[in-house]
Amino acid sequence: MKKTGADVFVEALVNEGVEYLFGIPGGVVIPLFDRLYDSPIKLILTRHEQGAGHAADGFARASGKVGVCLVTSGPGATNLVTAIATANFDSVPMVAFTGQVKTPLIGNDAFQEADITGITRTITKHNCLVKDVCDLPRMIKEAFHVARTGRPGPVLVDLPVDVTQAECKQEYPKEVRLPGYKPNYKGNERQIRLAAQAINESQRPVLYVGGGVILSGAAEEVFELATKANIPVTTTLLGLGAFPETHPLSLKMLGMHGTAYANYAVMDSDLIIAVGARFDDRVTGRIDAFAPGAKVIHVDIDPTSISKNIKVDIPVVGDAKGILRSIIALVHAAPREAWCTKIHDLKKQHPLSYKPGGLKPQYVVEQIYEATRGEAVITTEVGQNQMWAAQWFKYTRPRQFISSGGLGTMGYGFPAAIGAQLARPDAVVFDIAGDGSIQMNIQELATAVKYKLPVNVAILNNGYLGMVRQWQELFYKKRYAGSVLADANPDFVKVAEAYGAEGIRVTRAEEVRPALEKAIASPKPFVLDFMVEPEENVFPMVPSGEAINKMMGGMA
Ligand SMILES: Cc1ncc(C[n+]2csc(CCOP(=O)(O)OP(=O)(O)O)c2C)c(N)n1
Ligand SMILES: [Mg+2]
Repeated sequence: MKKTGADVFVEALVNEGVEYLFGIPGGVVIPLFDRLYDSPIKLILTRHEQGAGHAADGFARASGKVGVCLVTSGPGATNLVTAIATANFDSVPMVAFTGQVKTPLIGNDAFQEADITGITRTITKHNCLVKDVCDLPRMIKEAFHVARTGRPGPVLVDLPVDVTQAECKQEYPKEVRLPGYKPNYKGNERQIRLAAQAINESQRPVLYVGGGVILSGAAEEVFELATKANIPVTTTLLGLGAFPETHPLSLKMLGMHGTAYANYAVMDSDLIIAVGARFDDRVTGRIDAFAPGAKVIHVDIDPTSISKNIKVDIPVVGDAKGILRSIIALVHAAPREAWCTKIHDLKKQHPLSYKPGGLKPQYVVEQIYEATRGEAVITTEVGQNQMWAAQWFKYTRPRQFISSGGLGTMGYGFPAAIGAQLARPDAVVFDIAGDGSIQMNIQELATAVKYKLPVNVAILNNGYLGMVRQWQELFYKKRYAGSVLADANPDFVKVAEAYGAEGIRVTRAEEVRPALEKAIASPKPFVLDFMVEPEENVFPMVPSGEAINKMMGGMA
């Protein structure tokens, strides 16, 4: 039976189990939207393509499924670029469909033409332009396969309008055949033995866990290894939730704004067991001073991340879950009493802290933890709000903390919260936001209202691009160039109300908890405008380029 490219598109989404499609229409994708009109796919119409991309990303991170979006050619496609780059940096499985001008016009500067495969070449895991409708079923099948396997990432499929209108007979394939793409899942046995032996011989091991553990579904294995061999665990920003922060072996986050005890433990360790983490500069600080006495084991699915930043002694390439299973079987149970006592003392001597007084942003985050009994799904924007969200909530489950780590995209958290709420309709979702970042995708309030999503936005409103102001205070003699927002911030409560959402302003610490309770109970999207201490800083802080035990501030 003959079908159009648009039929193939919808058939593919159904076959891939896609429930939500995020996007905005335009000239060249009207045939696709028309075909979606009476399909089982639920279309989420956002107000900006960047919002569609981040919502698909938030859905993917919260659910573990592939996030999918569809936008038009030219400006629709270029508006999606930041969202694609965000997903790529953080290894988020996503398939982005862009409309394209008809094939005979490609390269002719046609109306709304952009070379989006060229533009996104370095920020996608894979991308392609479909030139013949007969290739469409296979290319969509491959796109989903590549996005979700190996080290996941975004795949872009560019769809010229004549291709989606042309007819073909091809069935949607059941399998992919990509001889040049075979991710390696199974770790090398000899390397696994060497890793286990190094752990057994180590006096002061530290597990350094990244987002790869969550992607691999290996949190259980991390827990088993840590508790069997008494190995303290620190995580990256994207690894938050991979190990329960309520556990005595948890060191919470390490790096630039990590806990002092995590950074000291890493520097003093004789063995770093890195799992699904990539030794980002925000984690290592000064590279040549990072954990000088430690051997390094690195478990990662991506061979190109091995020894990229740090020299690795024992690489194990493959899927973290299976590799950790094998390592656990070879690792001896060990009390490691001296090391555990040392860790306990470090935690006692250098707890995270802040000076109470006024309405503190850290207090707001603590109260979100308390009011949701630690069960909320948290998304963040970027800046101080993101670091306080990382430090002051205790994450206990994978996929509970959703944040733009690698690219550090302001404007990510709110659309991501919309995606997360669709993925987890039962969950209380909070976007912990800054007054700057929220204005980068605030129009998505319309999306949240339209689809009746009870997402909560907690703006830590300091009247500044706070993280920039913090650097200017500490390193640029308080010359606040381009970082002041207070003089022109909108009334966020009124903005919320104008969209049909609810809002409340909070100026005093006593009002925090009742306001949170109100927001949680409300079935509507809810904006909480917390007027926090404007010049509060995020501490501890490792100045850029310093060793990670050279921290400023915040240490008791
Ligand atoms: C799209 C984008 N532009 C610029 C930056 C640089 N930047 C990082 S943090 C920050 C300040 C964010 O301000 P706000 O959202 O108010 O958060 P705060 O630090 O005050 O909590 C800026 C401008 C960025 N990360 N992303
Ligand atoms: Mg701010």
